[in-house]
Amino acid sequence: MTFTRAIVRTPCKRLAEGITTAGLGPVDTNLALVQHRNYCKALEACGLAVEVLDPLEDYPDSIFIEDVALCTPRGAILTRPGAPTRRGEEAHTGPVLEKYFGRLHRIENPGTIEAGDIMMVGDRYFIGRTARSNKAGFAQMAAFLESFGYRAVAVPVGDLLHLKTGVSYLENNILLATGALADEACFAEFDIIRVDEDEAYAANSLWINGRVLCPAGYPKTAAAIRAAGYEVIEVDVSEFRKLDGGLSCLSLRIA
Ligand code: CIR
Repeated sequence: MTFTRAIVRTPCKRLAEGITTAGLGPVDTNLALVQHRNYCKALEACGLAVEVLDPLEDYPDSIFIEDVALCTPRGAILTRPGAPTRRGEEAHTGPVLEKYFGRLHRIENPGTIEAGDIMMVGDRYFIGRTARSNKAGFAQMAAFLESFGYRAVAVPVGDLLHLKTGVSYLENNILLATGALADEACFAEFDIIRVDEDEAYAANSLWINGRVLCPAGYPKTAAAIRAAGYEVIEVDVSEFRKLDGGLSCLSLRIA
């Protein structure tokens, strides 16, 4: 798997009004802009051409663009976010994806799914069942994936926001995982790098073309990823963490 391109969305002025359960204090919007630019530079360092979309002022969480579409090597699906305030973001992201994928598939009511709940592992897509991603959303997404020749696997996620809040696939059969997800039966075949509870946020790290983007400030996890043979690029995303967002949700990656 090689990614060639990433699509990101500039933080909007109302970023600080995004949904959060983190309790980490107010978002510094100016710092968020700087961090977002540095994130884009890290993607470029991994060889990606980065397309930066205009901010959507009516959608404070629209910077978390990963959630509104699943981009696979064989086609793309626009999601239907489970968070009511995020519904509609996908319609603004569709036209740019049509440039690369042609016709898009779409999740329809009553389905809800956010792609932070979807982890690609080769031809398999692990899909978390969370408050954001319901049974109908899973069924619709699984049907699209199966029509592409892929397989969908449902994963119980517990209380996490999204599946990838707690687990990331680093290719080469290696999973970075925290908490109960590290012991989840459907992941038994993988080599697991366990992320300690006090660094749980770093379980959302991002493999791109052989390197791994890791949030800055989680030294044990960064060291464990390095020990597995990867170059680690640390990226400070403190302001996005305050909004429950991680590294993966800030971009759509396209093969
Ligand atoms: C939300 O609650 O929807 C945003 N504040 C954070 C979304 C993070 N998305 C992700 O981890 N895939």
